[in-house]
Amino acid sequence: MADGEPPRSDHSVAPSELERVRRACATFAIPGHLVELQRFDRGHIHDTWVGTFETNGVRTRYLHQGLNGTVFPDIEAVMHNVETVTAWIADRPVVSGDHIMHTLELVPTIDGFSWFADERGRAWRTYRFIENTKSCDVCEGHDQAFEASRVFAAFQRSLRDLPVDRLETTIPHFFSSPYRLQQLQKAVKEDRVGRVVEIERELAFVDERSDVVPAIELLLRDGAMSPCVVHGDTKLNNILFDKDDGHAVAVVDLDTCMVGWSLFDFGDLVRFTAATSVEDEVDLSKAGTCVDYFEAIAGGWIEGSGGATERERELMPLAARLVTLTLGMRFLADYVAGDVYFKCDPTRLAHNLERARCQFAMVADMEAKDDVLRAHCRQG
Ligand code: GN1
Ligand code: MG
Repeated sequence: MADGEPPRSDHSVAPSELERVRRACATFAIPGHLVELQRFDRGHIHDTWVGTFETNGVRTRYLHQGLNGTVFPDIEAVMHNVETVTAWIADRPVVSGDHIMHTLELVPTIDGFSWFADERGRAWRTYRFIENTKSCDVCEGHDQAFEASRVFAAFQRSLRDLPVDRLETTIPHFFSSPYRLQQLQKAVKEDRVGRVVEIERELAFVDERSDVVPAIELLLRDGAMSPCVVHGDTKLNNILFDKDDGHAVAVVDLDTCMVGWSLFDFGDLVRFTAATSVEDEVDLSKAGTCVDYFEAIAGGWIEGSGGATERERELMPLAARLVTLTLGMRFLADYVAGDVYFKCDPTRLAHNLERARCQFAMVADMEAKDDVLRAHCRQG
């Protein structure tokens, strides 16, 4: 569990970098002056900072993000999506139980834009900081798993009528497992950093599951499943919970909100929230899926989405397995390509490989528990 306070960073920050962030902060239309700036080590993609501004003795915090232009080459499109989704949600709030979720609020630049590129071409944006919240990297219990799932399902539900052509594709084929397999195969073929020799077992694991990989894509192709707008990154830590009573307060990280398939969000919820370990656990005997949390997530999903068809219930365990397998393939592909996509802990040379192994161990555990997982989806 991490509370909403910026965790102390292990990596020291060069004064020139700090100066650059300060200049970026000054570009946004924020009253008062910056009195504190702290790194906020969250996520594998962007660089995030928390700036405290003071005006007339009152302090207000903001979240400043230096965006990753390698992962998101079209920042214009990303910000178009974030603006579209936040505006849509502002009119159709996400409700879970007795609570209305807080919508992320972008702070414009002094010139009135939602982002700007600095002199080195790096894009920056600012959100208002949501106070008195915590985010969790490990699920605290059954109720929290249920709540997280109900919130993400309600979020997707609020976006149900948003015409899909209003959103840009910021990362092509982001939700496509066959495409992720191709990326892995390409990385293996190129073997740029000579790591393929180390991953024979992992490649065999993927190979043995090649029939599962296209399962959803085929349904989409045949019209048996409709594309829809999804959150796209339903990790538990993308929900902020109230620090005092633990209820969900906000859904954050809207960068991958784009057109995908509904149960992708369910699958990613299970992958992360029902995990019996952290995402990069090296002791694989700890990696797996907690059946109790799975049940909570299935129940929360069905309630938050306003019910599920028999077909959806049938596909839920497969979605969880496929999303987990696919993320494992992505981590593995990045390891083979030389760690060019996901941020890695500099002290862990095989960080992406460790992440991939942990995902595969979860897949194996879900396979072993398939009957039980299916039964929970039928009952929920
Ligand atoms: C990345 O940065 P973060 O943690 O929000 C990734 C997700 C992965 C996730 C795995 C744009 O998200 O797709 O599921 O890591 N985001 C992107 O932890 O690739
Ligand atoms: Mg994300």
